[in-house]
Amino acid sequence: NGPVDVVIVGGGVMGSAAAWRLAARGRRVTLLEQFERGHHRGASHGSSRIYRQAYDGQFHTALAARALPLWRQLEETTGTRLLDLTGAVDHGLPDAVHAKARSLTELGIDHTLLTPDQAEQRWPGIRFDTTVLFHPDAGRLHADRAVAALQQAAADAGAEVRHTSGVRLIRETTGGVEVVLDDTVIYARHVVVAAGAWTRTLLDAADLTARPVLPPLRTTQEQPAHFVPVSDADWPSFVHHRGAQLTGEGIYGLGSIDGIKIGEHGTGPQVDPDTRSFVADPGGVERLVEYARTWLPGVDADSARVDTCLYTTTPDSNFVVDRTGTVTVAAGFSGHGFKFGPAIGELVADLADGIATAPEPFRFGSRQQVGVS
Ligand code: PYC
Repeated sequence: NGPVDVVIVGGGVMGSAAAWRLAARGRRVTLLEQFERGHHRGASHGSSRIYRQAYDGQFHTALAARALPLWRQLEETTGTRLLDLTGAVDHGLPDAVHAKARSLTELGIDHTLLTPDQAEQRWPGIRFDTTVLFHPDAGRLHADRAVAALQQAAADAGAEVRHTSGVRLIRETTGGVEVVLDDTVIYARHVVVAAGAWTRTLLDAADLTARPVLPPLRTTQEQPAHFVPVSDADWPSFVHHRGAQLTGEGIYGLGSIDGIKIGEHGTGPQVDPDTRSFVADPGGVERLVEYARTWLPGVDADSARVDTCLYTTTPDSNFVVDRTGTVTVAAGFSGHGFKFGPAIGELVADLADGIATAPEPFRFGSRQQVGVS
């Protein structure tokens, strides 16, 4: 059995989505994940992620909208419920809220602006003190189920999905690549590296003639917490804009089967993904508890249960999804990538197939002046 068409390194949401989209096109695909199925060491675990279309700018808004029918297709293909459209709200800094409303208007996506009183009547669990943007085609994804469904759909379409299969080296050969594991070497026409916090190390060690030029990638340990709700009121996904951009100065939250999850976006300490502590910083937990006490009357502020996860963040929080030679890279999802999963998977498939070039904001070397929010 000769070379496969594409080896994908990294079985998180992006690698798994790429495996699904490529296998669905009839490509011979091997997906390699270094850890066990359902592990909690990366950026794709847990019971919830925000799905929203409201972004500052049409590019991300349109990409999020593109992901919605693909998430639905995945649900249908695998018979798994993944996405609940609870709606989403943005509040806080008026400039951020209105910039997002503008993108929705420009793309004809349904939305409403509400007063704080109107919003509090509708979502009594949250306190509002500024104009609130609501868009209904938003909500929450079940992250663990989504990754499992992507891998199942990929396998059903013919992909080989391997866990506990760490890659030691990627090496270019005539006409393709060798992907070296502890116990075997896999030959492929093309390799996709979607390895989250491990992406840079793998690519730095890779033996390639055309080398991807990555922006700085900052790996941090983040620590969202789940709180017990005090009633069965509705919970939208929400972003509370408290700084110039969401990055580092925003609080996000959403309902989930594990309670009401809230987190600071991208404030955690820089870590090595192989040696991080998995222990939450008590100061950060205290800030979330204080936030819940002040802004979330719908939760028991003393009930925080904290988890940790990784962000791999670029300087402008934009993603890197581009190809050079025999390698395509999907990295730097900066803590807000999950919602786009199958749309990124499709783009990666187009790049690997050589039928598209990367859109400008995702290119190697292309960084915006302003952060993405
Ligand atoms: O997708 O909006 C988002 C988000 C913010 C923080 C984590 N995810």
